Amino acid sequence: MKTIIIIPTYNEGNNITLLILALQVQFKGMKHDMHILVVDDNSPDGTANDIKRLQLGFNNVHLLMGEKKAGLGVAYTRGMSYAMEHLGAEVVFEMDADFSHKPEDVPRLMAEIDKGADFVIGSRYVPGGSIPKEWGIRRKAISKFGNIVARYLAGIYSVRDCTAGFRAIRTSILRNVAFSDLGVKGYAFQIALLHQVLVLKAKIVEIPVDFLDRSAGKSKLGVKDIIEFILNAWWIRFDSLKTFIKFAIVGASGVVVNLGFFTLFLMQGINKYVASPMAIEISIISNFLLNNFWTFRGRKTKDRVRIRGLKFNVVSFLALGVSYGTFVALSIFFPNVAPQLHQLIGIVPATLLNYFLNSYWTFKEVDED
Ligand SMILES: Nc1nc2c(ncn2[C@@H]2O[C@H](COP(=O)(O)OP(=O)(O)OP(=O)(O)O)[C@@H](O)[C@H]2O)c(=O)[nH]1
Ligand SMILES: [Mg+2]
Repeated sequence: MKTIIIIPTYNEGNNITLLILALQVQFKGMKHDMHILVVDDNSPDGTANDIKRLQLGFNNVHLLMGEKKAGLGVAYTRGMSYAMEHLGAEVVFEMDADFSHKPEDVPRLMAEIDKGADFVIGSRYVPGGSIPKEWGIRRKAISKFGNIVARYLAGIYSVRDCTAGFRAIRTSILRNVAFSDLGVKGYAFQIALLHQVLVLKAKIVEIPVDFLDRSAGKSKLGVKDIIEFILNAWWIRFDSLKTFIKFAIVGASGVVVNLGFFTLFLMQGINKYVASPMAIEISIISNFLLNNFWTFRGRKTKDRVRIRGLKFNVVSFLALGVSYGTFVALSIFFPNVAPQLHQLIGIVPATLLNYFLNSYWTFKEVDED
Protein backbone atom coordinates (compact mmCIF):
# COMPACT_ATOMS: atom_id res chain seq x y z
CA MET A 1 0.00 0.00 0.00
CA LYS A 2 1.27 3.45 -0.83
CA THR A 3 1.72 5.17 2.51
CA ILE A 4 2.71 8.79 3.07
CA ILE A 5 3.99 9.94 6.44
CA ILE A 6 3.04 13.61 6.66
CA ILE A 7 5.26 15.68 8.93
CA PRO A 8 4.42 19.37 9.41
CA THR A 9 7.44 21.43 10.35
CA TYR A 10 8.10 24.88 11.63
CA ASN A 11 11.71 25.46 12.67
CA GLU A 12 12.51 21.79 13.13
CA GLY A 13 15.95 21.94 11.49
CA ASN A 14 17.52 20.24 14.50
CA ASN A 15 15.17 17.29 14.30
CA ILE A 16 13.94 16.61 10.78
CA THR A 17 17.07 15.15 9.18
CA LEU A 18 17.63 12.68 12.02
CA LEU A 19 13.95 11.77 12.03
CA ILE A 20 13.83 11.08 8.29
CA LEU A 21 16.96 8.91 8.55
CA ALA A 22 15.41 6.99 11.46
CA LEU A 23 12.19 6.49 9.47
CA GLN A 24 14.11 5.16 6.46
CA VAL A 25 15.61 2.50 8.75
CA GLN A 26 12.12 1.43 9.79
CA PHE A 27 10.88 1.39 6.19
CA LYS A 28 13.46 -1.27 5.31
CA GLY A 29 11.59 -3.84 7.38
CA MET A 30 8.16 -2.91 5.99
CA LYS A 31 6.35 -4.45 3.05
CA HIS A 32 4.52 -1.24 2.08
CA ASP A 33 5.57 1.53 -0.31
CA MET A 34 6.59 4.07 2.34
CA HIS A 35 7.04 7.81 1.64
CA ILE A 36 7.56 10.98 3.65
CA LEU A 37 5.91 14.33 2.93
CA VAL A 38 7.26 17.29 4.88
CA VAL A 39 4.91 20.28 4.98
CA ASP A 40 7.08 23.22 5.88
CA ASP A 41 5.81 26.74 6.44
CA ASN A 42 8.90 28.48 5.12
CA SER A 43 10.72 27.98 8.43
CA PRO A 44 13.22 30.80 9.05
CA ASP A 45 15.76 28.23 10.28
CA GLY A 46 15.89 26.75 6.76
CA THR A 47 14.25 23.39 7.54
CA ALA A 48 13.34 23.15 3.85
CA ASN A 49 17.02 23.17 2.83
CA ASP A 50 17.58 20.08 4.96
CA ILE A 51 14.77 18.34 3.10
CA LYS A 52 16.14 19.35 -0.31
CA ARG A 53 19.50 17.90 0.69
CA LEU A 54 17.86 14.64 1.76
CA GLN A 55 15.92 14.46 -1.51
CA LEU A 56 19.24 14.02 -3.34
CA GLY A 57 19.70 10.69 -1.57
CA PHE A 58 16.11 9.48 -1.17
CA ASN A 59 13.41 9.51 -3.80
CA ASN A 60 10.65 8.80 -1.27
CA VAL A 61 11.04 12.19 0.43
CA HIS A 62 8.63 14.93 -0.71
CA LEU A 63 8.39 18.58 0.24
CA LEU A 64 5.38 20.88 0.23
CA MET A 65 6.13 24.50 1.00
CA GLY A 66 3.83 27.12 2.56
CA GLU A 67 4.43 30.84 2.49
CA LYS A 68 4.31 31.51 6.19
CA LYS A 69 3.31 29.85 9.48
CA ALA A 70 -0.38 29.11 9.04
CA GLY A 71 -1.10 26.56 11.77
CA LEU A 72 -0.91 22.81 12.24
CA GLY A 73 -4.41 22.18 10.83
CA VAL A 74 -3.75 24.15 7.66
CA ALA A 75 -0.49 22.24 7.17
CA TYR A 76 -2.24 18.86 7.56
CA THR A 77 -5.14 19.85 5.31
CA ARG A 78 -2.74 20.82 2.55
CA GLY A 79 -0.52 17.80 3.15
CA MET A 80 -3.36 15.27 3.08
CA SER A 81 -4.94 16.77 -0.04
CA TYR A 82 -1.57 16.74 -1.80
CA ALA A 83 -0.84 13.15 -0.71
CA MET A 84 -4.17 11.98 -2.11
CA GLU A 85 -4.25 14.04 -5.30
CA HIS A 86 -0.61 13.99 -6.36
CA LEU A 87 1.02 11.06 -4.62
CA GLY A 88 -1.76 8.48 -4.83
CA ALA A 89 -1.72 7.81 -1.09
CA GLU A 90 -3.75 4.86 0.20
CA VAL A 91 -2.74 5.51 3.78
CA VAL A 92 -1.44 8.70 5.41
CA PHE A 93 0.24 9.18 8.77
CA GLU A 94 0.25 12.24 10.99
CA MET A 95 3.55 12.58 12.82
CA ASP A 96 5.43 15.31 14.70
CA ALA A 97 8.94 16.30 13.63
CA ASP A 98 10.37 16.54 17.13
CA PHE A 99 10.83 12.82 18.05
CA SER A 100 7.83 12.89 20.38
CA HIS A 101 6.57 10.00 18.29
CA LYS A 102 8.95 7.06 18.02
CA PRO A 103 9.84 5.97 14.47
CA GLU A 104 9.81 2.35 15.79
CA ASP A 105 6.08 2.71 16.37
CA VAL A 106 5.30 3.36 12.67
CA PRO A 107 5.25 -0.38 11.80
CA ARG A 108 2.99 -1.02 14.83
CA LEU A 109 0.41 1.52 13.66
CA MET A 110 0.66 0.19 10.12
CA ALA A 111 0.03 -3.36 11.37
CA GLU A 112 -3.40 -2.25 12.64
CA ILE A 113 -4.22 -0.83 9.21
CA ASP A 114 -3.22 -4.21 7.75
CA LYS A 115 -5.65 -5.85 10.17
CA GLY A 116 -8.48 -3.72 8.79
CA ALA A 117 -8.58 -0.50 10.84
CA ASP A 118 -9.42 2.77 9.05
CA PHE A 119 -8.03 5.12 11.66
CA VAL A 120 -5.25 4.12 14.06
CA ILE A 121 -4.33 6.33 17.01
CA GLY A 122 -0.98 6.12 18.77
CA SER A 123 -2.57 6.67 22.15
CA ARG A 124 -1.05 7.98 25.35
CA TYR A 125 -4.13 7.31 27.39
CA VAL A 126 -4.87 3.62 26.89
CA PRO A 127 -3.23 1.08 29.24
CA GLY A 128 0.44 0.80 28.29
CA GLY A 129 0.65 4.30 26.79
CA SER A 130 2.39 7.20 28.54
CA ILE A 131 3.23 10.90 28.61
CA PRO A 132 6.75 12.10 29.56
CA LYS A 133 7.57 11.66 33.25
CA GLU A 134 9.65 14.81 33.14
CA TRP A 135 6.70 16.98 32.09
CA GLY A 136 5.81 19.67 34.62
CA ILE A 137 2.33 20.14 36.03
CA ARG A 138 1.51 22.84 33.45
CA ARG A 139 2.35 20.72 30.40
CA LYS A 140 0.56 17.69 31.85
CA ALA A 141 -2.46 19.84 32.66
CA ILE A 142 -2.65 21.21 29.08
CA SER A 143 -2.62 17.71 27.65
CA LYS A 144 -5.18 16.32 30.14
CA PHE A 145 -7.37 19.41 29.79
CA GLY A 146 -7.37 19.07 25.99
CA ASN A 147 -8.61 15.52 26.27
CA ILE A 148 -11.26 16.36 28.85
CA VAL A 149 -12.57 19.16 26.61
CA ALA A 150 -12.63 16.82 23.61
CA ARG A 151 -14.29 13.95 25.44
CA TYR A 152 -16.80 15.71 27.64
CA LEU A 153 -17.42 19.03 25.88
CA ALA A 154 -17.25 17.88 22.26
CA GLY A 155 -18.75 14.52 23.27
CA ILE A 156 -16.14 12.17 21.77
CA TYR A 157 -16.42 9.62 24.60
CA SER A 158 -15.41 6.56 22.66
CA VAL A 159 -11.80 7.69 22.13
CA ARG A 160 -9.27 7.93 24.98
CA ASP A 161 -6.66 10.11 23.31
CA CYS A 162 -8.52 12.63 21.16
CA THR A 163 -5.64 15.06 20.78
CA ALA A 164 -3.01 12.55 19.71
CA GLY A 165 -0.92 13.70 16.77
CA PHE A 166 0.39 10.28 15.79
CA ARG A 167 -2.18 8.56 13.62
CA ALA A 168 -2.50 6.36 10.54
CA ILE A 169 -5.54 6.91 8.32
CA ARG A 170 -6.89 5.13 5.28
CA THR A 171 -7.55 7.60 2.48
CA SER A 172 -10.73 5.70 1.57
CA ILE A 173 -12.13 7.37 4.71
CA LEU A 174 -10.28 10.64 4.25
CA ARG A 175 -11.70 11.17 0.77
CA ASN A 176 -15.16 11.53 2.32
CA VAL A 177 -14.05 14.26 4.73
CA ALA A 178 -15.04 17.78 3.70
CA PHE A 179 -11.83 19.52 4.70
CA SER A 180 -13.16 22.93 3.70
CA ASP A 181 -15.98 22.52 6.25
CA LEU A 182 -13.67 21.79 9.19
CA GLY A 183 -13.01 25.50 9.60
CA VAL A 184 -10.00 25.11 11.87
CA LYS A 185 -6.43 26.32 11.51
CA GLY A 186 -4.47 25.06 14.48
CA TYR A 187 -4.28 22.04 16.79
CA ALA A 188 -8.12 21.88 16.86
CA PHE A 189 -7.73 20.07 13.54
CA GLN A 190 -7.01 16.86 15.45
CA ILE A 191 -10.43 16.67 17.10
CA ALA A 192 -12.25 18.18 14.10
CA LEU A 193 -10.92 15.37 11.90
CA LEU A 194 -11.59 12.75 14.57
CA HIS A 195 -15.20 13.94 14.82
CA GLN A 196 -15.59 13.71 11.04
CA VAL A 197 -14.31 10.14 10.82
CA LEU A 198 -16.56 9.14 13.72
CA VAL A 199 -19.53 10.53 11.79
CA LEU A 200 -18.34 8.50 8.79
CA LYS A 201 -18.33 5.41 11.05
CA ALA A 202 -14.66 4.65 10.47
CA LYS A 203 -13.16 1.69 12.30
CA ILE A 204 -11.01 3.41 14.93
CA VAL A 205 -8.30 1.57 16.87
CA GLU A 206 -6.13 2.96 19.67
CA ILE A 207 -2.80 1.34 20.44
CA PRO A 208 -0.54 2.41 23.31
CA VAL A 209 2.52 4.55 22.61
CA ASP A 210 5.03 6.35 24.79
CA PHE A 211 4.92 10.04 23.95
CA LEU A 212 8.43 11.46 24.46
CA ASP A 213 9.35 15.05 25.23
CA ARG A 214 10.49 16.99 22.16
CA SER A 215 14.18 16.28 21.61
CA ALA A 216 15.16 19.78 20.37
CA GLY A 217 13.62 23.07 19.35
CA LYS A 218 10.67 25.00 20.75
CA SER A 219 6.97 24.18 21.16
CA LYS A 220 4.58 25.85 18.74
CA LEU A 221 1.44 25.45 20.80
CA GLY A 222 0.05 28.94 21.52
CA VAL A 223 -2.85 30.58 23.35
CA LYS A 224 -4.62 31.14 20.01
CA ASP A 225 -4.57 27.37 19.45
CA ILE A 226 -6.08 26.70 22.86
CA ILE A 227 -8.92 29.19 22.29
CA GLU A 228 -9.68 27.77 18.85
CA PHE A 229 -9.60 24.28 20.34
CA ILE A 230 -12.24 25.07 22.98
CA LEU A 231 -14.50 26.94 20.52
CA ASN A 232 -14.23 24.03 18.10
CA ALA A 233 -15.21 21.56 20.83
CA TRP A 234 -18.41 23.58 21.40
CA TRP A 235 -19.05 23.55 17.70
CA ILE A 236 -18.66 19.76 17.51
CA ARG A 237 -21.10 19.32 20.39
CA PHE A 238 -23.61 21.61 18.65
CA ASP A 239 -23.08 19.81 15.37
CA SER A 240 -23.96 16.46 16.97
CA LEU A 241 -27.06 17.94 18.57
CA LYS A 242 -28.10 19.79 15.43
CA THR A 243 -30.53 17.16 14.12
CA PHE A 244 -32.26 16.93 17.46
CA ILE A 245 -32.42 20.73 17.83
CA LYS A 246 -33.86 21.09 14.32
CA PHE A 247 -36.45 18.40 15.04
CA ALA A 248 -37.49 20.30 18.17
CA ILE A 249 -37.73 23.61 16.26
CA VAL A 250 -39.85 21.98 13.55
CA GLY A 251 -42.06 20.45 16.24
CA ALA A 252 -42.56 23.83 17.89
CA SER A 253 -43.39 25.44 14.56
CA GLY A 254 -45.95 22.66 14.01
CA VAL A 255 -47.70 23.55 17.26
CA VAL A 256 -48.00 27.17 16.14
CA VAL A 257 -49.28 26.14 12.68
CA ASN A 258 -51.76 23.68 14.19
CA LEU A 259 -53.23 26.04 16.79
CA GLY A 260 -53.09 29.01 14.40
CA PHE A 261 -55.12 27.26 11.69
CA PHE A 262 -57.48 25.75 14.27
CA THR A 263 -58.29 29.21 15.66
CA LEU A 264 -58.60 30.62 12.13
CA PHE A 265 -61.08 27.88 11.15
CA LEU A 266 -63.12 28.44 14.35
CA MET A 267 -63.24 32.16 13.55
CA GLN A 268 -64.57 31.26 10.11
CA GLY A 269 -67.43 29.50 11.88
CA ILE A 270 -66.24 25.98 10.97
CA ASN A 271 -67.41 23.26 13.37
CA LYS A 272 -64.61 22.35 15.82
CA TYR A 273 -64.83 18.63 14.99
CA VAL A 274 -64.05 19.47 11.38
CA ALA A 275 -61.58 22.27 12.12
CA SER A 276 -59.49 20.01 14.39
CA PRO A 277 -58.41 17.34 11.86
CA MET A 278 -57.91 19.98 9.15
CA ALA A 279 -55.50 21.93 11.37
CA ILE A 280 -53.73 18.73 12.44
CA GLU A 281 -53.26 17.66 8.83
CA ILE A 282 -51.84 21.02 7.79
CA SER A 283 -49.31 20.98 10.64
CA ILE A 284 -48.29 17.39 9.86
CA ILE A 285 -47.62 18.32 6.25
CA SER A 286 -45.61 21.42 7.19
CA ASN A 287 -43.63 19.33 9.71
CA PHE A 288 -42.87 16.68 7.12
CA LEU A 289 -41.74 19.18 4.53
CA LEU A 290 -39.47 20.97 7.01
CA ASN A 291 -38.02 17.68 8.31
CA ASN A 292 -37.51 16.33 4.82
CA PHE A 293 -35.84 19.42 3.38
CA TRP A 294 -34.11 20.70 6.50
CA THR A 295 -33.74 18.40 9.55
CA PHE A 296 -32.93 15.16 7.74
CA ARG A 297 -31.67 16.73 4.53
CA GLY A 298 -28.24 15.14 4.79
CA ARG A 299 -29.49 11.67 5.75
CA LYS A 300 -28.98 8.90 3.28
CA THR A 301 -32.09 6.76 3.49
CA LYS A 302 -32.69 3.46 1.81
CA ASP A 303 -35.95 4.57 0.24
CA ARG A 304 -36.68 6.70 -2.74
CA VAL A 305 -38.62 9.90 -2.13
CA ARG A 306 -41.84 8.27 -3.31
CA ILE A 307 -41.60 5.41 -0.79
CA ARG A 308 -40.60 7.88 1.90
CA GLY A 309 -43.68 9.93 1.00
CA LEU A 310 -45.84 6.81 1.25
CA LYS A 311 -44.41 5.94 4.66
CA PHE A 312 -44.95 9.54 5.70
CA ASN A 313 -48.62 9.29 4.73
CA VAL A 314 -49.07 6.19 6.85
CA VAL A 315 -47.35 7.89 9.80
CA SER A 316 -49.44 11.04 9.27
CA PHE A 317 -52.63 9.06 9.17
CA LEU A 318 -51.79 7.32 12.44
CA ALA A 319 -50.65 10.58 14.06
CA LEU A 320 -53.79 12.33 12.84
CA GLY A 321 -55.93 9.52 14.28
CA VAL A 322 -54.18 9.68 17.66
CA SER A 323 -54.30 13.46 17.77
CA TYR A 324 -57.91 13.72 16.67
CA GLY A 325 -58.95 10.83 18.96
CA THR A 326 -57.47 12.67 21.91
CA PHE A 327 -59.21 15.88 20.85
CA VAL A 328 -62.60 14.18 20.59
CA ALA A 329 -62.17 12.34 23.90
CA LEU A 330 -61.15 15.50 25.75
CA SER A 331 -63.99 17.51 24.15
CA ILE A 332 -66.49 14.95 25.39
CA PHE A 333 -65.06 14.59 28.91
CA PHE A 334 -64.15 18.26 29.47
CA PRO A 335 -66.69 20.23 27.38
CA ASN A 336 -66.18 23.48 29.32
CA VAL A 337 -62.49 23.89 28.54
CA ALA A 338 -61.32 25.99 25.54
CA PRO A 339 -61.08 23.70 22.47
CA GLN A 340 -57.58 25.05 21.79
CA LEU A 341 -56.40 23.27 24.95
CA HIS A 342 -57.86 19.96 23.75
CA GLN A 343 -56.16 20.51 20.42
CA LEU A 344 -52.85 21.30 22.17
CA ILE A 345 -52.95 18.22 24.39
CA GLY A 346 -53.76 16.07 21.37
CA ILE A 347 -50.40 17.08 19.86
CA VAL A 348 -48.42 15.34 22.63
CA PRO A 349 -49.12 11.65 21.88
CA ALA A 350 -49.08 12.38 18.16
CA THR A 351 -45.63 13.98 18.42
CA LEU A 352 -44.22 10.98 20.27
CA LEU A 353 -45.61 8.61 17.67
CA ASN A 354 -44.39 10.86 14.88
CA TYR A 355 -40.88 11.10 16.25
CA PHE A 356 -40.60 7.38 16.85
CA LEU A 357 -41.91 6.30 13.46
CA ASN A 358 -40.15 9.00 11.47
CA SER A 359 -36.78 8.45 13.07
CA TYR A 360 -36.85 4.65 13.01
CA TRP A 361 -38.81 4.10 9.85
CA THR A 362 -39.39 6.99 7.41
CA PHE A 363 -35.96 8.60 7.80
CA LYS A 364 -34.10 5.53 9.03
CA GLU A 365 -30.45 5.96 8.18
CA VAL A 366 -28.75 3.20 6.23
CA ASP A 367 -25.85 1.53 8.00
CA GLU A 368 -22.79 1.96 5.88
CA ASP A 369 -20.88 -1.00 7.27
N1 LIG B 1 3.97 23.57 8.91
C1 LIG B 1 3.64 23.82 10.18
N2 LIG B 1 4.00 22.95 11.16
C2 LIG B 1 3.64 23.24 12.43
C3 LIG B 1 2.91 24.39 12.78
N3 LIG B 1 2.71 24.38 14.12
C4 LIG B 1 3.29 23.25 14.58
N4 LIG B 1 3.87 22.56 13.58
C5 LIG B 1 4.57 21.27 13.64
O1 LIG B 1 3.66 20.33 14.23
C6 LIG B 1 4.35 19.42 15.07
C7 LIG B 1 3.78 19.51 16.48
O2 LIG B 1 4.10 20.77 17.06
P1 LIG B 1 4.77 20.89 18.51
O3 LIG B 1 5.27 22.28 18.72
O4 LIG B 1 5.77 19.81 18.69
O5 LIG B 1 3.53 20.70 19.46
P2 LIG B 1 3.43 19.84 20.77
O6 LIG B 1 4.07 18.49 20.52
O7 LIG B 1 2.01 19.86 21.19
O8 LIG B 1 4.27 20.66 21.80
P3 LIG B 1 5.67 20.25 22.52
O9 LIG B 1 5.37 19.13 23.44
O10 LIG B 1 6.15 21.44 23.21
O11 LIG B 1 6.58 19.82 21.42
C8 LIG B 1 5.83 19.79 14.99
O12 LIG B 1 6.42 18.99 14.01
C9 LIG B 1 5.78 21.27 14.55
O13 LIG B 1 6.93 21.65 13.85
C10 LIG B 1 2.56 25.30 11.73
O14 LIG B 1 1.94 26.34 11.93
N5 LIG B 1 2.94 24.96 10.46
MG1 LIG C 1 5.98 18.28 20.03
